[in-house]
Amino acid sequence: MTRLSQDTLTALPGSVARPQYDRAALRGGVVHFGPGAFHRAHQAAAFDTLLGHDPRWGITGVSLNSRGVADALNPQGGLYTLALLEEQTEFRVIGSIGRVLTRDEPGAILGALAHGDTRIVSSTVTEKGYCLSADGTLDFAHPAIRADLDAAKSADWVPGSFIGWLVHGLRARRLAGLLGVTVLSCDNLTDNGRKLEAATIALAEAIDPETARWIAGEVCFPNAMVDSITPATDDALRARVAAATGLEDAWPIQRERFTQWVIEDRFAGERPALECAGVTFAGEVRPFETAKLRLLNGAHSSLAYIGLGLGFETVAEAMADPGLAAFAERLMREDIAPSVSAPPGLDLPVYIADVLARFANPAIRHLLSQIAWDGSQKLPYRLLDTTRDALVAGRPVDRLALPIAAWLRFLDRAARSGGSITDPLSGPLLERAGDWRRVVGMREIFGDLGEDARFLRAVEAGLAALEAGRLEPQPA
Ligand code: CS2
Repeated sequence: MTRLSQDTLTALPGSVARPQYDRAALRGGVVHFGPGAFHRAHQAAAFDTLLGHDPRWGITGVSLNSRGVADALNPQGGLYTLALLEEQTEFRVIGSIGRVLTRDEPGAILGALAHGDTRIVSSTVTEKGYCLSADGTLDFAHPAIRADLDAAKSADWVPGSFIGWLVHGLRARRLAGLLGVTVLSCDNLTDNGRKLEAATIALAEAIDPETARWIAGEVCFPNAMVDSITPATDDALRARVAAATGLEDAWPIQRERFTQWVIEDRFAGERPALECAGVTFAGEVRPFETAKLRLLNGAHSSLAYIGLGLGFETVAEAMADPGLAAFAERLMREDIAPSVSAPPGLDLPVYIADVLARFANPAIRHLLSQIAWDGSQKLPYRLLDTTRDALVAGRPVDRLALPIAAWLRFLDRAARSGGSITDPLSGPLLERAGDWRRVVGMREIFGDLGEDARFLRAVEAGLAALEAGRLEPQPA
C-alpha cells in the first residue's frame, strides 16, 4: 500500500480533509517538545486550522526520549491522519508538523529554538517531564536535572531534560540578540505555566544567572488548560485509516470530536490567532484548569483504578456498569465540585453531565490501563489536592479515598504478580506495595496527607470496601 506523504496527498478520497494551504511556504513559528498522540490530536490540529490563514506557525517537533515519532512522521513529510471518533468517524490529514527532531540532532534542536521565526516553544512532556518535587518546584535531586547541571559546565552541552533544553535554547536566543518567546505548557498540571516558569528560571539561575534574568524579563509562560480524550493508537485504528484513506500511515492518531484549549493571554510578542480553531484566550486560566483536572481527570483516574480492579478494560465499559457510573457521578457532584470554583461561563452541573457523557461514548475505546500510567505523577493534581481541600473545609473524604485505595490495590496486584507498572516511581512503589501505609507515607506523592489520621482512616475504609466488593465506603 502507498505511504501517506506530500506527494500522495492528491490520492486521498474527497471525504478525507487535508491541508488547504501551501506547506512548502510554511515558516517555523512553533517548536514543540513531546509530539506524541495528545499533541498531534490537539494543538497540532488547532495550528493546522490556523495555517490556513497564517503560514507563520508551522511546528517543529522535538522528541527527546524516543525515535518512534520521528521514524513514523519524517518519511511522511510530517503528515499524519487524525480520526475524529463519533458515530460517524471523520478523517483529516494534518499538515502543521514539518519535521520531528530527536536527541541525535542536538544542533538542529538548538537551531530551531534559537531561530528568529520561532515565537512559541510548547510542550506535552507529561507530568514527569517537568522534573518537579511534590511542592511543584524544580527537583534539583532529579537525576536528569543533576546530569544537566553537571554537563552545562561544558561548552558543548547537550541537555537531557526538557527544562535543560529550555535553558540552553533561551540562552542561545539571548546571546544571538533574538526576542524572547512564549513557552506554552500543554500538560495536565495545575498552574502549568507558572510551574514551568519557576522551574526554568531556577535551573537557569544555577547555570547562568544572566540568562535567568533575561528569561524573567523577555519570556512569557502562560497557563493553559487542554482537553480532548485521545486513546492510544492501535492496529484497529491503523486498519480503519488505511481503509478510509487508501494510504498507509505509520502513526495515525484518534480522538473524540470534543476539544478545548484555554490559554492565558500572556504572550511574548504576537499571539497566534488560534480563535479560528476554537481556542479561548482568557485573563485567568487557573479556574478552568482546576475544574478540568479535578473533575474530568480526577474521575478518569478513579474509573481507571476502580474499573481495572473490577475487570473492565475501557472507560466506556466501566461507565456501562451502573454502580461504577453512579459512583463516578456522586464523586464529581458531591465530593469534587465543592472544591472547584466555577470559572465564568462554566455551569458545573452541566460540565459534569457533559464529561460523564463523553466518558460513556461507545465510539471511543479508551483503555483504563492507559489512564492508569504514572499514577504517582497524576494523582496529586487529580485527587490529592481535592482531598486536602476537603479536609481543611471539614468535608468527608471517604469517597475521595476510594480511588486512592483502588490505586493501592492496583500496585499490590502488580507487585504480587511480579508484573510491572508504567510510573517513574515504579521501583519504590512496587517495593512498598505490600504495605499500603508505606506507600501513603511517600512524601514525594502524598506530602503531609500521609500523616492525616482522617485520611488514613478513609483509605483503610476504602480498602475494606473494595475488598468486600462495595463502592460506597462506610464513613470512617
Ligand atoms: C487521561 C487524560 O490518560 C489520562 O490520564 O485522564 O489523558 C485525559 O484523557 C485528557 O486529559 C482529556 O483531556
